[in-house]
Amino acid sequence: MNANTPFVPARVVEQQHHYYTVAAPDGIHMAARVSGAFEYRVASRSEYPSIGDAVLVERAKSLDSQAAGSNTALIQQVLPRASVLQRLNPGGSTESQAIAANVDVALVVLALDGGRAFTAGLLLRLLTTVYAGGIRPVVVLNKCDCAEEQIIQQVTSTAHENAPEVSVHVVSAHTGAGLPGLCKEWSANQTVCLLGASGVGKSSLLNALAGRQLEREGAVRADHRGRHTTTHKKLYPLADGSSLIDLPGIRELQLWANEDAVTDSFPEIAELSMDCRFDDCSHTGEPGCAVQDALSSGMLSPERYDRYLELQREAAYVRRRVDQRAQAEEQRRWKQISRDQRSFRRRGT
Ligand SMILES: Nc1nc2c(ncn2[C@@H]2O[C@H](COP(=O)(O)OP(=O)(O)OP(=O)(O)O)[C@@H](O)[C@H]2O)c(=O)[nH]1
Ligand SMILES: [Zn+2]
Repeated sequence: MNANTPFVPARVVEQQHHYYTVAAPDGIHMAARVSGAFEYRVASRSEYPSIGDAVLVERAKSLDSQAAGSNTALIQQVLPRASVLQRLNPGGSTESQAIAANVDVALVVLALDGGRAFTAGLLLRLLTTVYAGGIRPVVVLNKCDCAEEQIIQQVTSTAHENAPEVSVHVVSAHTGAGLPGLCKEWSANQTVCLLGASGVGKSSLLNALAGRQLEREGAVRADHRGRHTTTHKKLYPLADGSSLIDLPGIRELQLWANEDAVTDSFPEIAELSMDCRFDDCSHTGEPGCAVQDALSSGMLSPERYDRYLELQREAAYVRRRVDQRAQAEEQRRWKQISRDQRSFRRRGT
């Protein structure tokens, strides 16, 4: 670190691709980009700053025409993350991408308005992603003002079945119903993020929770697909000192989770597997499998078991791909080392 250019701590409060806004502890906002040295050092995409990250920045006069402003900064370092929401990098690679960092509570938002917004499969994928990031999930069923009581009850019980041990809140961003109870799920100074498909009402919830109009709400198209979303992410401070992150709607969530995170989403299967004869039981036909026993006796539903296997397979696939990449990188590294050694020996003789 250069003594003439002291780095100051800041938090990423806005992000559009690799353009950031960071807030310093004195409240000053600065347009920021990563420094050349940072870019040179990073090994993977997930190491780039993400919304919510704590960073060290160097204040600068002006960066370039795109990020120009009276206050600008260069991000020199991303501080260790307490938690990180990640997804598989779109485009078939084996790299992960950070969606948001240092989040304490993730509000997994689904809508009750009869669109394609509620499916148990989507809920489980979102939950698993949240668990994989080391974040506490809370399920939010929005738009209760336009759903019949019977539908609300049905969806609530499906949510409880698929998210055992997770709080489920039935709310309306429009009428404010259920919001006081929802707010009790986090405390001051915590960071909360809104996660869910496009059009479920994340921005509306943000506005309702903040008590003012912060974000433009989009109109849902007739096909329930929601408005066109961008990659823009922003962190909003709430009156109680907590912060809320509104993430763009997730259209297709490629799981980035290991098998343990999947197990977190299925606590009853985790509990049962403690009685399996083999510690590494895959619950797919080994003798003495308590999960299979529970299936036969009807204690565990076949749908739940199938979803468990499906997500386990997906997590295992991601792990194998990542392992292969790590192996290939290792081989490349060793080839380079032996090449260097050969040329060193040749020069030495
Ligand atoms: N009836 C009703 N409509 C709601 C409620 N919350 C949101 N909406 C409507 O649903 C539509 C989508 O809301 P948004 O808040 O833009 O949804 P979003 O999840 O932020 O969508 P993306 O930004 O695309 O991810 C808007 O037309 C809202 O007015 C609610 O509680 N009740
Ligand atoms: Zn088993």
